[in-house]
Amino acid sequence: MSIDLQARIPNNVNLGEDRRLQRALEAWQPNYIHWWKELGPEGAMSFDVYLRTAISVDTNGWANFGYVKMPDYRWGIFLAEPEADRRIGFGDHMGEPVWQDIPGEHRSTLRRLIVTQGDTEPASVEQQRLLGLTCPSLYDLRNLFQVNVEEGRHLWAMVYLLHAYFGRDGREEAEAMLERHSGDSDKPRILGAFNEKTPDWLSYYMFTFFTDRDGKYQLASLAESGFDPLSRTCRFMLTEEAHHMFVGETGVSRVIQRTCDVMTKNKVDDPADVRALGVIDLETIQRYLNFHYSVTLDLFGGDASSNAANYYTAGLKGRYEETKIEDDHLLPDAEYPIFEVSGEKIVRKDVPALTALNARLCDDYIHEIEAGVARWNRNMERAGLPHRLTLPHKGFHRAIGNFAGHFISPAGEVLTEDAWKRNEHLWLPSPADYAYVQSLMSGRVVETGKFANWIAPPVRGVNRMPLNFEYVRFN
Ligand code: BYC
Ligand code: FE
Ligand code: FE
Repeated sequence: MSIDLQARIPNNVNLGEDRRLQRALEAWQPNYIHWWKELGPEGAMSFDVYLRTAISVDTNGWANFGYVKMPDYRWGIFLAEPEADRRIGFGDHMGEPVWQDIPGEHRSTLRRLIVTQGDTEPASVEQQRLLGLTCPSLYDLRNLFQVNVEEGRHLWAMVYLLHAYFGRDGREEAEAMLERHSGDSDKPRILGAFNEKTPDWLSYYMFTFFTDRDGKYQLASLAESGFDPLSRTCRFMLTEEAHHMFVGETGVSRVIQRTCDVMTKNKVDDPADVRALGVIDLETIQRYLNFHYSVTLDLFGGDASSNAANYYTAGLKGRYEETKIEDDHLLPDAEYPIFEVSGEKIVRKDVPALTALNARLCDDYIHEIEAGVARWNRNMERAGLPHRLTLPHKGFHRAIGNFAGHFISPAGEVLTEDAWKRNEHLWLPSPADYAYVQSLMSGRVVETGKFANWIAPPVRGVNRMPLNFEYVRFN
């Protein structure tokens, strides 16, 4: 199905044939634009940005590049093509045709999942709204804005489902998406990580590496859903997510590379000496990593969760790559190991696999994270430096799940609160670390082809454009 780009809301869901729905979404649209102008990228509304816009959902049609002013971006509703004769792949309804409408008994559960997913999207835009003021290059500025408009589109994706399938409740939830705000003391965003600050570009790259990847894993699980419109929406969102994680992985990698270059060239090792040269010491990078990793692990929910078991048996949310897993997809007797604190030790406990689905998804995620960190470490290897970044223990600095309320060191020791607090700033960024990184973000680097001192240039530009391309034009 092609996309109607002329419509006020571009879409491939035949919106024009459902006047009620179209009117409801057109009534929400001005509120969205108002929100974007208030809480989207600060001071950037008149810039011409070299952006990618989806014009169709097939493999070569959704990557269309051109200059766009962000408020004019064509946010639209795009679902991946339906799969013929798709069947529910797990749970009590396994083997039945997928639902094109919402089964009444799962209505409130599905609404809750869709609202939780949708809430994260505008939250991340809010968290990143000031970063454009201190971009390290035009290339990075453009990538930030690309991620921002796509997160805006992800909100549209969820708002479409709410409007199309949940009647008045859905419309109210869609309004509430624009009323909760990241870090707001009265109406915060739903999940913890989305109320944290993203105060500098190192935080931003860490966020897009770690937290957008939670997006990938959650979307992949929802793409298995028996509710077909949700599945198709998530499948298309996943194509966009890949770029967000690319920005994060390459961003951190470029920061590391630059630090390694400066360390080897000047033969310095001490963090203070490294900082004196205007780059970010590897110790600080490790602390940022510890923070973003631990905060993101909390997004997987409790290790043992009856909610997760219910989502699964109801056919609403599957496992990562459910259809590729070779088992009964019902999990009546299977077990899965989770970990918990018992006295002064962390012990393994085998629990019914059905209740451990959050832990399993989290482990799948960690696996992919490990590979990414190994790639970062190649920068140090190539530079001949002995330093390596490591992932802290899963229990370190957790607020949700079995380790919440415990004081676990990065090495996985169970500590007293006092002992943990004494080392806190060895493990997590201190106010001084944030202040130092902030001191590097002293303004926008706007000259084409130039990069801030603390980051290496990328290997290549966007869409085969050169590095000195004018990715953003200021107006
Ligand atoms: N913060 O049964 P449990 C993305 C609550 S990121 C605060 O273990 P469940 C993106 C929970 O609600 C992907 N509260 O939880 C990335 C429950 O509350 P009630 C976002 C939390 O339901 C970057 C209670 O604790 N998508 O797209 O199994 C940029 C017990 O929890 C948290 C989704 O999350 C928390 N971290 O699992 C832009 C997918 N964790 O019932 C975008 C949809 C748990 O006691 N959401 N709680 O009131 C879900 O699948 C599930 O809601 C969760 C939680 C996996 C998040
Ligand atoms: Fe997203
Ligand atoms: Fe994302």
